[in-house]
Amino acid sequence: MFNNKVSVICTIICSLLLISIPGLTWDRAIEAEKADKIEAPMIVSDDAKASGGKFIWMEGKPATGGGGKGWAEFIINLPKAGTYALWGKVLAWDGNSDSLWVTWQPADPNEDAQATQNVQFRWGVTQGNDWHWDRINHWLDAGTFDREWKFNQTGKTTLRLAVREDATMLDVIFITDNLSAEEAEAKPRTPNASDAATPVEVKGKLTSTWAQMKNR
Ligand SMILES: [Ca+2]
Ligand SMILES: [Ca+2]
Repeated sequence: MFNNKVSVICTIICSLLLISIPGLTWDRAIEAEKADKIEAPMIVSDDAKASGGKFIWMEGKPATGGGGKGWAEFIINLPKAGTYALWGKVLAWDGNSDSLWVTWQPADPNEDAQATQNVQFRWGVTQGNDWHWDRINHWLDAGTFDREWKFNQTGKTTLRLAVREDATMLDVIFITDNLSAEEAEAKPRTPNASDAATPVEVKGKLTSTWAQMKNR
């Protein structure tokens, strides 16, 4: 009887701690190629050096224009209200292959950035010929500034990464409530077992796992 009470109390305290300790970060990594929806001409391609051996892009040649069509959408269930940052593992050859549009609802409006060309949603991707991490920013006329998104409640959110310039390559999306601009502190990473097995709260009392939700 005593042990039961202790374990119930421990469970409650541990749950509260998980939700409320400041400084305890929550993060999640998702392979870009495992987006819930991919609209052509955004496609999945193979690269042995990419995480999971695959990445997404609108196929294109270096140093040429073109783009503006196709996107990938991710349904992300957030376990707690809060402010989040995004990192992308990217590859961008040059100034003609280094931008995407990013909207994350409901923090962002339901706006088609490819149509409106709203620079608030324009991500200026850091160039580099090898896969590297880049904090998702917005590239305004005054320069690039790291973005963050505030969500007032838990549950379903919709992240869309839409093609702006073709040949901009995306391997992994990393979601974190650690808002540090320093890669060494935010620790973006590729997906591991914890991303598939961590229980998350789904509307109401149901507890599920990311792997189960993926199969729904
Ligand atoms: Ca291009
Ligand atoms: Ca990948």
